[in-house]
Amino acid sequence: MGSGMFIWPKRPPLPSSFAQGARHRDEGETMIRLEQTFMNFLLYHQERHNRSYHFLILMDALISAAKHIEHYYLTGALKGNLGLAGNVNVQGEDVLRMDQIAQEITVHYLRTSGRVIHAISEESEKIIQINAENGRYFVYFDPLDGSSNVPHGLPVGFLFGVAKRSLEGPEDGHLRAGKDYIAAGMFVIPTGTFTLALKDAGTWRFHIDETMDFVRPTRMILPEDAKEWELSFNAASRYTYAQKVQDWIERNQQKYVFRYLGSLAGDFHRILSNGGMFMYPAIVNHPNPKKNRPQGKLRLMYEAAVVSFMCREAGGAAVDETGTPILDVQPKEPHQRTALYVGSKPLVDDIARVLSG
Ligand code: AFP
Repeated sequence: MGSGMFIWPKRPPLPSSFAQGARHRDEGETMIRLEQTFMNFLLYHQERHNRSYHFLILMDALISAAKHIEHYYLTGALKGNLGLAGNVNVQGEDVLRMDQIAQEITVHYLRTSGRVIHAISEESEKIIQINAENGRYFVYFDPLDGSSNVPHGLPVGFLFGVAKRSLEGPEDGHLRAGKDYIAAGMFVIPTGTFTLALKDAGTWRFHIDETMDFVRPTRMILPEDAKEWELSFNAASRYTYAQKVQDWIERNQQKYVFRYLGSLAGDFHRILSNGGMFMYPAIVNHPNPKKNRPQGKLRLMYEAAVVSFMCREAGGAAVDETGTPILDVQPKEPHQRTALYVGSKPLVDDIARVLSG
């Protein structure tokens, strides 16, 4: 597959009105609002950074997958797809029919893109070998995160992180730490919102329009003003956290609104807009010691590192139970778990001091 370097044709600069969504009157005097599409946004980004078209093809595949997953989720209740599939996944959890559908759809589009070396998925124990010879990217994804919301048709997430093959030397396919990702994103399904972070180029939110196109790129910067900040964690588990974490919550809970959806994508979506912190601490004081999770619950490569990458590009931070930046944690195995504290930097720095203390 050639360098893929594309001689970008000299294109006129974007009409300024495009960014704000141009209003046009057609003959019938109807006001038409035209928004910048995601693909146009990404084309300009790739051109600005003189990058190849390969990433566009990968993103097109991920967007096609998300749209189909959203369709099957929206029609799931009527088609009876919101129930159990009858088997158990690598995490030891009951697999939902929708988990299988989302997995099949995503792997199909990653294969047809021809751009993926291998993929790691919450729904597949083994690494999914795709195009080791000519692929350019590694994709780490959770095709349907927040399964406890599925039977109710409530928000779930499609989370993904992308890393690139090494251009320096032979590619050994080693697992990438979050800091080596080139992009990370999430679709909050079925809300039609898509958020993508690009390395050193920010975190951008898009909304689906009447033509099922993602449009209106909106830069996401975590608000500095703490008055809107929220805290998000599973309150039912708070007394199973480390005492120093419980004490931190006790000291801070009065200051912020509390919100918890039970799907990382949904909860982090709010944090990106309002600021604050989402946390899923290690469980170390559970009355039933078998239920302790000293290593945390969330998965490092396709949950924690994904939202941490997006948070960093939006001006925030993220750490694990030792106060170590999540993006610096080198994964030892594909489904490695971690505790997660992610959100507005002052809050994450504050709890990181407690955790590393
Ligand atoms: P499931 O996909 O197994 O429901 O887990 C969802 C999740 O990974 C993440 O989306 C939530 O933030 C967290 O786990 C919810 O966990 P609790 O149900 O223990 O609060």
